[in-house]
Amino acid sequence: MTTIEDLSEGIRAYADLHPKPSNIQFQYGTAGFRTLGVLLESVVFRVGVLAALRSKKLDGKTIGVMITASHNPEQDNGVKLVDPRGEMLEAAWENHATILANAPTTDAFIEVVENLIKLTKIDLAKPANVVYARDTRPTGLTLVAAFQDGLKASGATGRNEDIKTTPVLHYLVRCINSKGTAEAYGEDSEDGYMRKLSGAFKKLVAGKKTHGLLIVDCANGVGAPAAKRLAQFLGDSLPLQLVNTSINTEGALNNACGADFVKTSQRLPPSLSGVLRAGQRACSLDGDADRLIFFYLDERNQFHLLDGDKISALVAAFIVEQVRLAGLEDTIEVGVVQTAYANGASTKYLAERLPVTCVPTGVKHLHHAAEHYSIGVYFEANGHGTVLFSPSAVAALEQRRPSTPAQQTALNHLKNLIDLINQTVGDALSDMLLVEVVLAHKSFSGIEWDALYTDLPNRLVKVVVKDRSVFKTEDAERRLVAPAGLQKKIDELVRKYDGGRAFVRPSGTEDVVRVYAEAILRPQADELAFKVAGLVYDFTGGDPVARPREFL
Ligand code: G16
Repeated sequence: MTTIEDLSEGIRAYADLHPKPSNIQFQYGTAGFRTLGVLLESVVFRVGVLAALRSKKLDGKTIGVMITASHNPEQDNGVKLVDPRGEMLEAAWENHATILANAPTTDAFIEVVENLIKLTKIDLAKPANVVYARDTRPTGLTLVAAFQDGLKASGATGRNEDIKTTPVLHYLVRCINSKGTAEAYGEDSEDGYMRKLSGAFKKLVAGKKTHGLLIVDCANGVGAPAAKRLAQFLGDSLPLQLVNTSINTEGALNNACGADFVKTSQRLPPSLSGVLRAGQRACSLDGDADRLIFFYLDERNQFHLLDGDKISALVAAFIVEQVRLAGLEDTIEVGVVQTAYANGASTKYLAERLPVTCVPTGVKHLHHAAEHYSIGVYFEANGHGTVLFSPSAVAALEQRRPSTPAQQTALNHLKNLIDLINQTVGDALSDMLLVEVVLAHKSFSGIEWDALYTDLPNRLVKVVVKDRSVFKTEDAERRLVAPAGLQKKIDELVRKYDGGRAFVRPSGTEDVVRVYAEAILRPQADELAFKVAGLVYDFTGGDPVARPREFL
């Protein structure tokens, strides 16, 4: 498609097959568009067109598109775009995506497409290349077909990666675009990804003892086939026992299993009871394998959560230690990025040792903040995260001439970590290997890891409200500016609780408002969360749907 007329004609030929539902407003939220899968056909079709335009705008670079709703229930689905270096879509284009998705008719859609082309000065003569994948959701295939129509309508070249994890798709985008350059990221295939991760892992644990069988809860999602393949590449270096691998069982995805269930309910997936032995480590992936939560049972069979904050503390301390051992502490600054959901005890622990930044929820915010450090460690409490090595850190590692064998060893470890850790996005499988490396080096079981600091008791609650868009936040989502007066009421309440902290924010992936609370004592954390949820309900005007429905 080299002219606007050609493109408009192409769109007209397909768009009416995927009309926009009239009563819905779509929003490119925390992680793209997300809602019931059956409502998303028009959105994914239009995302096909948008991805083609984004690619043309970037001189034909390959854009990624992932069809997934990650941690959401099985009936939901979603779609998000991935920019050429494997990072999240540029913020300005999220806005374009929302406008395109909401054009009410084919004519209106063509008009906004034409406006976008003019506004962003897209040269339609450029090629368009898109690589795409989906998770295991039942609506995935239909949505892929609608998305492919979007590519056809705009004359883009698509590469269908079928069922892949979100982090693998991000990895592929970066590999494809960096091929043949000095920054070549790796082989652009899933096996290439597996080889890269497992190869680095084996080097990092050579001569160390890993702690026996690791149980991996795959959330009955796309992580299951990926973990199975990874286990083959890892061989004896890390034995894995995969559970919750039923990707074809209706209703199983993320249901009473997976990272979101474990983190939110703070308990063992029922499917693991009788499977996980006291002292043994286990971890849960989410529905598209970009989140990871560890846990274990103590000798009294008490459940202990090792969430994204605990991963952050473990990993950041290890990297700081390696940087010091390599003699690079004056050159490389390691920093940590968290969100308001970070447990207060973790922030205290980390801030006493390292620079810590707090940003709003969403990988894109954490990723950008982490890029400001030479080595940026970012994890959300929900288990989303990775470690970014800046170009200056990579250069410092390359240039360093070690003067002792110990320095050489630390330097090798840091270089291998760059290969082990997915530099494009949070990646449950890569993070799982990273945690296992650190545990092996420190000779830690879950118990010693857990003992780094003690979590403040906390509670996360969802409240269904009539219109979550009336909730507006500031200060990295730690305070509400609307509805007017609600924050004052929350402050008054929080003051009554020893060590109390609470905040309210609208979810960007589910149609709910989230309430987080922590306090020194467990009953107080629970009570504070419930009371704040009650305030949220009151401020929505007493609509029956606003009554707090779900207190997990
Ligand atoms: C997505 C984002 C995460 C975010 C989570 C919850 O995760 O990638 O950064 O923490 O949603 O966001 P919210 O509280 O706005 O609903 P996932 O795993 O669902 O892709």
